[in-house]
This record gives sequence, structure tokens and C-alpha cells, in this order.
Amino acid sequence: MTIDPQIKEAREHLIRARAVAVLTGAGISADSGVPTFRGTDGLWRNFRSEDLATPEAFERNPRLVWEWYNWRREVIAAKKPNEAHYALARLEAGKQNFHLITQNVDGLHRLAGSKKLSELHGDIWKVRCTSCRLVSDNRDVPLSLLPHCRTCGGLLRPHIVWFGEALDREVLDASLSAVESCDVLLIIGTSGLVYPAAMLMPTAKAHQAYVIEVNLDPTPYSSDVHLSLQGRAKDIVPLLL
Ligand code: BV8
Ligand code: ZN
Repeated sequence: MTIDPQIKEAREHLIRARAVAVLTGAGISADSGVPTFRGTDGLWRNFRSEDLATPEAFERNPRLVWEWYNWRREVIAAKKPNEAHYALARLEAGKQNFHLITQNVDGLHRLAGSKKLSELHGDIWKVRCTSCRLVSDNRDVPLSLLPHCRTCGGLLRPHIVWFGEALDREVLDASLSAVESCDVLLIIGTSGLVYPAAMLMPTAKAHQAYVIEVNLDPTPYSSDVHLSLQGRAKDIVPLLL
């Protein structure tokens, strides 16, 4: 099978790279059947994620927000990592200096064996008490609604960063230092619309990293990256590594 010259170019940069950073978005999990945020399949009862993934929505109607997350947990619980997730876990094993930054909350990178991983927007399989702030694992599918803290009885919320909420400082700092020191930044399956995650690409470029994008469609990044590979993550990513 002829290896597309772009893919050959990307492979050469990745092989030569001493330090590699990867940024993923919902597109890498789309190949596992997880609905993306902004694709048509991402809607639920005609709500947009921006309407439900906010502290105000949870304040106003915690049951509705928990019903949405229950639906997503049910969908995700049945999904498996795909060849793109596994290829990244292999790349991590093969590189001295590697860091995977994901905007996804589905836990599929961890399931595929990725260890050097920053989950910018939290983890759908963790809950946090709104009173005592205790964070715990919770894999109940479905979750009994409304869930309360076993320690203090407070209302539990998803341990996820909502719109208008600050990202965890340490997670963001680790991600920034990874893109500031990498030789190659590989961006897979993100529309590049959500901040501050969207700042990671320009930051990498400002630090002379070689930036490669893998996406089904053109994105706001496409004209700024060094190499934009158009296609499905599960088909392209394994060819790069
Ligand atoms: C903050 C958790 C401040 C929820 C998420 C105006 C301008 C700039 C910024 C803002 C603004 N107005 C508001 C903001 C800030 C806001 C923001 O960026 N809004 C956007 C919508 C404009 N950001 C925030 O609020 C952040 N916080 O700024 O706080 C602050 C500071 C200090 C103190 C207090 C407050 C918090 C952002 C985090 C929000 N939470 N997720 C949940 O998951 O339930 S973000 C949500 O979007 C998901 O995490 C998702 O991962 C993320 C990004 O989406 P993508 O991953 O890119 O997915 P998407 O569907 O968009 O695209 C999929 C892509 O894959 C597409 O390109 C598609 O072509 C491609 N694709 C599809 N299939 C495939 C594929 N590619 C390859 N192969 C395939 N098979
Ligand atoms: Zn509590």
C-alpha cells in the first residue's frame, strides 16, 4: 500500500523527535462509537452540550444534568479504545519524553494503557461532592439519581470541568510545559474551539515544535500547523507510529 508522502513526512518527524506531546479531542473516540460534541450525533434530547455542561445548568436542574451524564456513561461504558488509542499507548512506551493531553472525559486513553496522561476536562467515571469536595471513582451504570456523598450526604456532581469553570491548575501547567518542550505536537480529532485547550497548539508553535494535525475535516488549526492529515484517526494514527 503506498504510504502517502505526508504520512511519510509525519513519521520521519515523529521518529526523530526526542520529546513528543499529543493533544486529543472527541474525534479520536468517535472511531470507538462515542458521540462527538459538535457533530450531529452529539445531541441529546435536542440539548447542546454547552447548555448542560455548566454550573448554572446543574444549579438550576441537577436531575436533568445527571440524566445527560447517565446517558453518556451508559454509552461510553459499552465502548472500547480503538487502534488510534492503542497506537498512542505504544508511542508512549517507545519515547523517553512523552505526554498525552486529552480533552476527552471518556477514560478510553487510560483503558488503552496510556500512563503519561493529562485529562484537561476531568473524568466521567469520577464524582465530586459539592459539600466536602471529596472526589471518588464511581462506575455505576445507571447511577441512582440524585447521588449523594456517603461521607457527608452532600449532592455529588460529575468530576468534570464545565464551561465557565477553571481547569485544574496542575493539569494545565503540566500540559503547557509538555507543549513548550516538545519537538513534535500531534493533534488528533479536535475542533480547536474550546479554550484554554485551544492555546496549546499556538504555544507549541511558539516554542518551535513541529505540529501535525489529524482530523476528518479542516479546522481553525489546519492553516497554521506544519502538516494537516485529513482522515479518520483510527486509520491514520497507527500509520504514523
Ligand atoms: C474557562 C467537559 C475561565 C464537559 C468540556 C469565547 C471565546 C473564547 C473562549 C470562550 C468564549 N466564551 C466562553 C469561553 C470559554 C469556554 C470556551 O472555550 N467556550 C467555547 C465553546 C468557545 N471555555 C471554558 O469555559 C473553560 N473554562 O475558560 O474558565 C475561568 C478561568 C478562571 C476562573 C474561572 C473561570 C472550560 C472549558 C471546558 C469545558 N468542558 N468538557 C463534558 O465533557 O461533559 S469541553 C468539551 O469540548 C469536551 O471536553 C470536548 O472534548 C471539548 C472540545 O471539543 P472537541 O474534543 O474538539 O470535540 P468536537 O466535537 O468539538 O470536535 C470533534 C473533532 O473531531 C472535529 O474537528 C471532527 O472533525 C473530528 N473528528 C470526528 N470524527 C473523527 C474526527 N477526527 C478524526 N477521526 C475521526 N473519526
Ligand atoms: Zn461529601
